[in-house]
Amino acid sequence: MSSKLINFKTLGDDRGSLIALEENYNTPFAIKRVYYIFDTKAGIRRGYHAHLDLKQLAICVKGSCKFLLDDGERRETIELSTPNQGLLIEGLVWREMFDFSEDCVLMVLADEHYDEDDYIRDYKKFIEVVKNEKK
Ligand code: T46
Repeated sequence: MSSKLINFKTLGDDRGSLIALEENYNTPFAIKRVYYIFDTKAGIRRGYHAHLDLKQLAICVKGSCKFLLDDGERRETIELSTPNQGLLIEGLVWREMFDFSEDCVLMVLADEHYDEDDYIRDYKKFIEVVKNEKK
């Protein structure tokens, strides 16, 4: 599975905490885009897609949520619940995000601009693409 958790160093003092994300230093790619998901309604599940060629680093800067990751052979669920941890997702991975806490702010760094053509939003097509990759 092409995903892994990255721990960020928490800086700070008696005023509070601070985390710095620096391109190609503690983020493993050059950042072209940042987006964040918030105010997610109770019980909502998002995602339901894979990307053809995109690296992303997802960080719950507030609250918590879970990711279901599926590489076509194995599935795993990862909970993000601290701002000092990022989930790197790259390669052909189907993802679904769920169990968002009411206060959740999920920030995602990406190595490419938004491109709808990079999305595989159909699970059957995703499995076909995975199989073709392995031929
Ligand atoms: C991903 C997971 C973790 C844009 O116009 N620009 C953007 O950069 C993004 C990310 C989305 N959009 C538009 C496309 C849709 O009309 O915003 C709308 C919601 O996007 P989507 O339904 O794809 O959102 P999620 O939460 O299902 O998925 C998002 C990312 O799209 C995706 O790349 O890996 O978060």
